[in-house]
Amino acid sequence: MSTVADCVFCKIVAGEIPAEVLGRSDDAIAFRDLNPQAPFHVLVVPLDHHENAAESAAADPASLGRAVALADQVAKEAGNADYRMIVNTGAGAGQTVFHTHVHVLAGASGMTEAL
Ligand code: DGP
Repeated sequence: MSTVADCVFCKIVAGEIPAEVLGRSDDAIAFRDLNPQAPFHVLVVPLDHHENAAESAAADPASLGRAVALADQVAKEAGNADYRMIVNTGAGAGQTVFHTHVHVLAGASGMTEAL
């Protein structure tokens, strides 16, 4: 598995930074966003470090499908049958952490706020 020393999500994956974990799969982890933009705001993060979703897909095309499955699982376990998923790619699109992640948002404001 590839990791990057100064990557905050690699540190969460390694347990070096605490996070409120809602679920795990063999190759991804789901934890609450530190700065929630909706009542339910979770990040689904593949364990393997890639800079963005396209890089993850290039390395393992099925990895994003498995991330979506984990997103669906944690959203529904929290009572959210309806939710949004957002994937930012590049600083110009608002990406601030350059380790692939899927935002999962639900609750009233989660359906209307931009991210
Ligand atoms: P993006 O802008 O798409 O790169 O989203 C990165 C998100 O990561 C942002 O909503 C805040 C969240 N985040 C950054 N650092 C941490 C952290 O240390 N812990 C948690 N739980 N979330 C973090």
